[in-house]
Amino acid sequence: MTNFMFIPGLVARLSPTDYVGFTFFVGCMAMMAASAFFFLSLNQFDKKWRTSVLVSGLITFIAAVHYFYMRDYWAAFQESPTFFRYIDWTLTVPLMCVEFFLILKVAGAKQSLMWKMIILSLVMLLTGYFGEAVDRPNAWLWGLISGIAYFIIVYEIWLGNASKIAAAAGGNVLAAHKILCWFVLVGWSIYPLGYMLGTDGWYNGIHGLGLNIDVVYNIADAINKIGFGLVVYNLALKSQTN
Ligand SMILES: *C/C=C(C)/C=C/C=C(C)/C=C/C1=C(C)CCCC1(C)C
Repeated sequence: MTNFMFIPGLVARLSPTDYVGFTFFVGCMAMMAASAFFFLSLNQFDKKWRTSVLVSGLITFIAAVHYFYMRDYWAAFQESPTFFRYIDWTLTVPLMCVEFFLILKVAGAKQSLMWKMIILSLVMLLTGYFGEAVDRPNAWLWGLISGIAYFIIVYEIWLGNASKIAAAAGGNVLAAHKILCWFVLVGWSIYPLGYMLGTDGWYNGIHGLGLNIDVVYNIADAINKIGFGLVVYNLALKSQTN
């Protein structure tokens, strides 16, 4: 693990057993490939769906750039690139909230719904950052506040206003909304689990399983950013033939 060398301007050497570094590399390529896929598909869609697919591509593209930095950071220091991680999330998670709005806009969603979700996601991430990087002794408290914001987002899309608009829209929009709801409930829940894994005195006994917080986050990012984007892509594709 400590067998690496870093010379500025050169490529850092990754140990052959550095599986964390491996997931950063794969994450990089996956996000790049997904971005190319979404961007290059844009022309085939009706105008009203293009923005949604464009945002899917922006999410994976922003992630790709951050993965380049995180990959290098990890290779150089063998340390969690927490700062880059949270900048990435602070940009991409609000964009995922925008996706919910863009899909439901066709069915009459108001901008206030979008702003409510964006603000909740920012509260969730800022408090999470405090717990993970600034005030670690109180990680449980920051995690709790963050978790409450997450819970409200889940409530909004599953049972709140957003769910009612989706139900009224029906058809492909409702089907896509439902799948995105599952992403937020199950896919996003991986992050708080990773957070707890990395918090002393909490569940970090699970470290014994050989799990690393960055691997958990990297896998979750791939599922949530690319998978989420594909659901939107699929909705645009299906709505095409209507
Ligand atoms: C592409 C990145 C995504 C979808 C990131 C999502 C991140 C979360 C849902 C993070 C949630 C957290 C909690 C609910 C509590 C502990 C702190 C966080 C920030 C890990």
